[in-house]
Amino acid sequence: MLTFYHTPLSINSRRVWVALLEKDLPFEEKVIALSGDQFKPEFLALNPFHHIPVLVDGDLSVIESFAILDYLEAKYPTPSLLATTPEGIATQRMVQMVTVNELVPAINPLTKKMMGFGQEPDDAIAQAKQKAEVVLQFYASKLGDGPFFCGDQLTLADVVAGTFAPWFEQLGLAMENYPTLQAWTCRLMERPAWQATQPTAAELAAFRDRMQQRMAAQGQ
Ligand SMILES: N[C@@H](CCC(=O)N[C@@H](CS)C(=O)NCC(=O)O)C(=O)O
Repeated sequence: MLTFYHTPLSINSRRVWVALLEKDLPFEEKVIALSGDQFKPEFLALNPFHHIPVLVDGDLSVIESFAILDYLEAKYPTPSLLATTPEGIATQRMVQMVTVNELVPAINPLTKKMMGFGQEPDDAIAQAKQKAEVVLQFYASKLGDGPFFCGDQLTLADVVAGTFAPWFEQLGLAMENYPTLQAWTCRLMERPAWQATQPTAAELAAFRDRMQQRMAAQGQ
């Protein structure tokens, strides 16, 4: 039996969670409270870098969400979440890398604003939106008129970028300018794996409160 150590609100965990559900794999879920569980010796034995997600399969502990996705594809190839054509394979990897290397840093000020963590200056917000729009334009160009990035089949490109997609509007991005991305987001949100992993408003509010209290205690 696979054991999945995660935190439901973590975007790094969610891509693995979605893949497990899309593949319909049985797994035991262990929720790690990032207020300290990650520093306990038993968790550090699984991941010395104290990060979730972690996937444990027998004696093997796999850390890093992308390594976990690779492991799941290699061990449980059906249904496949991998592109098959040369162009599809390149697109899949480009979308994954652009998401973590370009989108994530670009939206950092927008995420803080959405969560009410401190005051982001207006010019930082405007610059963040501009950078994020470059990513949205890239996504739209790769999506084209297709249902998914690599054609008719859902792949890890959709899983990795698509676990951010439900937040785009709430981050203040002008999604009305990207109708194909809006349609793709709706397509994903209709899938049980997205519905099961989408945090509720109450979970989000509780997280926001916890973080604000922690920041206040640290004098931030
Ligand atoms: N590159 C890692 C990033 C994992 C990561 O940063 N996890 C965060 C939660 S989103 C974490 O565990 N933070 C707790 C800590 O650093 O103590 C991956 O993709 O798995």
